[in-house]
Amino acid sequence: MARGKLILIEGLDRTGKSTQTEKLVKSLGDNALLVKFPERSTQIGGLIDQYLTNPEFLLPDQAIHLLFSANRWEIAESMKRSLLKGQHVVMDRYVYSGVAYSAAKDTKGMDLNWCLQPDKGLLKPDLTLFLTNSDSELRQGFGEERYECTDFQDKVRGQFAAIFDTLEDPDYKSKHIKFLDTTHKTIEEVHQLVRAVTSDYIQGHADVNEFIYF
Ligand code: Z5A
Ligand code: MG
Repeated sequence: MARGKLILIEGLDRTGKSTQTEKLVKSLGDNALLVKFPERSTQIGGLIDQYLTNPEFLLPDQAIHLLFSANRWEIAESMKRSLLKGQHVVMDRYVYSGVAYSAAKDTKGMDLNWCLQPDKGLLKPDLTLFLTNSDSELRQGFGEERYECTDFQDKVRGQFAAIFDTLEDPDYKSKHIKFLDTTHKTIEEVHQLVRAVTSDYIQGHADVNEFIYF
C-alpha cells in the first residue's frame, strides 16, 4: 500500500495556518490526520503552554528550544505509523518554526545550525506550504502570547528567510516547498490554492514511498 504524505502548513504568526490546516484535513476526508505543533496536551506540551501563556514561567532559551523539539519527537513514531497505514498527516507548524523562533532570539551560540540539531532525524515534510502575508497584524488575537509582537515577528521573518535561503538544501526546496502569498485573499480563496497545490503534489507523487529525513 502507498504511504500517506506528510504535509506541513508553515508561516508567520497569524497568517491563517490553523484555519488552513483544519480546512485541508476536512477536504482530504477520512484519510487525513491533523497534528498541531506545539501539541499542548502532552506533558512536555503542558510546559510549553505555560511558557507561552505565563510571562512569569521562565526557562533558559536553550531549554525551551529543546522542549519544542522533544514535543515533536514524542509524536514522531505515531505520525510515521499513520503515514505507513496510508493516512496523510497535515501539520500546523513543525521544525521550521522551531528553528526560526529560537534563532530570532539572538542568544549566544544559538545559530540556525545549533537550533536544527535536536530535530535531526525527524521526518521531513513531503510538501511544505509556507504562508506569507503583509496584513496579518490586522487580524484578531495578535499580541496575546509570548513572541506575538511586531519587532520579534520581524526577526522571525528574517530567520525563516535565512533557513530557506541558506540552510535548506536547494534541490529539496525547489521540489518540496511552495510559498503562497495570502495578502488580501479570503479564507476560502487561500483554501482553494492550498487544496490545488496539495492535490497536484499527492497525484504527482503517488508512487513515492521512501521517507525523507532532516
Ligand atoms: N513555536 C516555537 O517557538 N517553536 C516551535 O517549535 C513551535 C512553535 C512549533 C505558538 O504557536 C507559538 O509557538 C508561536 C510559535 C512558537 N509563537 N508565536 N508567535 P501556535 O501555532 O500555537 O500559535 P497560534 O496561537 O495558533 O497562532 P498562529 O499559529 O500564529 O496563528 P495562525 O494559525 O497562523 O492563524 P489562524 O489562527 O488560522 O488565524 C488567525 C485569525 O485570522 C483568525 O481570526 C482567522 O479567522 C483569521 N484569518 C485567517 N485567515 C484569514 C484570511 N485569509 N482573511 C482574513 N482573516 C483570516
Ligand atoms: Mg495557529
